[in-house]
Amino acid sequence: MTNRRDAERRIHALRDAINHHNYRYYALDDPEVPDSEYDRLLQELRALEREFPGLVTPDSPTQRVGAAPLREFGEIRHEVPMLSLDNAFSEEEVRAFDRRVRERLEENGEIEYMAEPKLDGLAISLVYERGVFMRGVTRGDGSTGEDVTQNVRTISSIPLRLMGKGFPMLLEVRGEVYMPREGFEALNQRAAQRNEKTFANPRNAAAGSLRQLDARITAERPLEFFAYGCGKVSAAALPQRHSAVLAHLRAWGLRINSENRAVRGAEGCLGYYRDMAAKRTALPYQIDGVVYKVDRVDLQQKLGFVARAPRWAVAHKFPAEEAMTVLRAVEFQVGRTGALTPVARLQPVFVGGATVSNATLHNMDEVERKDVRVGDTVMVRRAGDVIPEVAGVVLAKRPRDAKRVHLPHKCPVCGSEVVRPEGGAVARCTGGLYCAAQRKELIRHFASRRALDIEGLGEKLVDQLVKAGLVATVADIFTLTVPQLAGLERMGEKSALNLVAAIEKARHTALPRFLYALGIREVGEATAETLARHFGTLQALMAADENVLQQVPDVGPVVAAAVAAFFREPHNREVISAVRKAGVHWPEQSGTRLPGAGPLSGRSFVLTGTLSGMTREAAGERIRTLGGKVSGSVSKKTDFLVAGSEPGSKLAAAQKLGVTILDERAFLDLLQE
Ligand code: 9MJ
Repeated sequence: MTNRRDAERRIHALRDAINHHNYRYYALDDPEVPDSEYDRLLQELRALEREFPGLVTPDSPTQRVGAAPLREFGEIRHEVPMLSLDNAFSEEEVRAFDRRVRERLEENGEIEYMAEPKLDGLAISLVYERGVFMRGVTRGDGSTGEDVTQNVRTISSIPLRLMGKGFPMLLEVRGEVYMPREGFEALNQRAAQRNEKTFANPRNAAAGSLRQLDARITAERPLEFFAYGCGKVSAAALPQRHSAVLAHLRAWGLRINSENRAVRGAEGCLGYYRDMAAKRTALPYQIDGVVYKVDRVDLQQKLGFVARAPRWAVAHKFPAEEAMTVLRAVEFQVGRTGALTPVARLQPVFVGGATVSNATLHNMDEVERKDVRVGDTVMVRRAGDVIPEVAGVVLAKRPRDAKRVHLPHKCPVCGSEVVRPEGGAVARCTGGLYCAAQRKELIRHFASRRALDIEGLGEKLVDQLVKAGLVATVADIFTLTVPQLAGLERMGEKSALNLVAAIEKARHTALPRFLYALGIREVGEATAETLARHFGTLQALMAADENVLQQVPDVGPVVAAAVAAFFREPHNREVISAVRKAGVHWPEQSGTRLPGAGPLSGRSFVLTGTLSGMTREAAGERIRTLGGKVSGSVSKKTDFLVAGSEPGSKLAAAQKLGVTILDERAFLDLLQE
């Protein structure tokens, strides 16, 4: 398109379409077209504006991308001061507020209020002249704020041009810029991955993002906006109800919270508060309370202001979700999978409606990233029913003698070695078979169908057995007697007999099953099968170090480390020895591999003479482990004769039949292969 007039027409059409889709998407949450169509319109507009730079206007939707960095923000005085709200922290205080309103107005009936969620972001003033966005200013101290116009332009839910008709020549819209929870979490996750500072909460993240001197950074932050009122407005009168003003703002393209409700009297307000409190965690944004506003504007004017707050509104706050307190100690809890969780022992503090003296620190990565030290003053967060957590450290209050937190070398529950894989966040106890913290989970797994398959030994019974002190390790399962079991609650003689029979049956098992049953980290059924086939015996596997383990096909450094750490732990070895003493056994070779599996499968071997490096038995074992067969005499079916020194008559027989003859060196090479 080269004709300037055509271009101008098309540019206007595109801007209208894009503004319309913006409104559908951001204000109504009800888009009409897929994102791709929206992107296409924007691209076309960008191309045209590149071709005709003279047609670019400040309200064009292309102007949201963010301007070059500022050295500092300019200050702007609010023509109408931006007031804050009085707070109410209890139902009583809300009733008192309503009473004061009625007394001042000499009103006996119920007052009509608009009830709104109170977003936890930052208040902002948006000035529109003839419907065009001119200026965005933070609340600042209420009289003067910072000029964040360039940054505000990057927020998609703020229209750069008002829609429809009838808006005043000058319209100052007020509302809250905030960061939705999801965007906040994604932002923090990215920051953590890059080892950058994370934001303590969505409010800080929103404020930090809006007050960026480089608007290009703001443009990348997921900020949104809800309008909740007006400031300075030119002559043309707005409606006489707050609810109607909001409806107008919505029609002009501003985003209004759909949770806003008209309610009556103090009881209506309190009902709304309870509804929102219940809904709070399900909302996609953080709120710190609700706001009640007298709906009739004439009544608002009659009520007027005190100091910095209107008499016609009040913020009913939820109990604070964050509080400051002192970290007295860090202890480590061991979970049922052996994971060590650092737990903060705190000076008790009232937060989120309860007294908190313990909070999670998640894992050592978090402790290190947040640089939490004992003696520090920390921010504790308790949101809804979520476990309280240490959200961050108040570095300014760090005492000289604050102590770093160290991961213990030994499990605090069982004393086994603790390992933390390189680069891993989670440290674990390696005493899986022995550790009381992991006991129930392990016993349940040990008895499960694909492990030792002890029918009837499920989660509930495991709980009972552990609680009664009858079973501490899996070895104890094999000492259980009918009278002991029959004595348990909900366990009859018959069930006890059945269970003892099932345990008896489980004594005879297979090596892969047994390995899987041990619950070694990283060792599932397939890996158990591979290890059993490769090593043939439990003894051989237990003797293998990490290097040897890594030679096994499909075993990488992570599995090798987990297996080695498990068998290195003397506690585990003791339990395994006790299990075997209790009569658990398996055929060392047969039954440990699938028929036909292994690199030597289908090959028949005969051994003769003396091998220097191993006994004939051991050699046979190696062959069988790899899937081959060993027979006592040479026949046409024999594939290889392994001949040591001083071979017997088998050598001649093999030569006669044309059987391949391997000396010890060649045999070892074959095994290596
Ligand atoms: C927030 N923060 O969501 C007001 N607010 O009204 C709502 N704040 C407010 N209203 C007058 N919904 C001053 C502040």
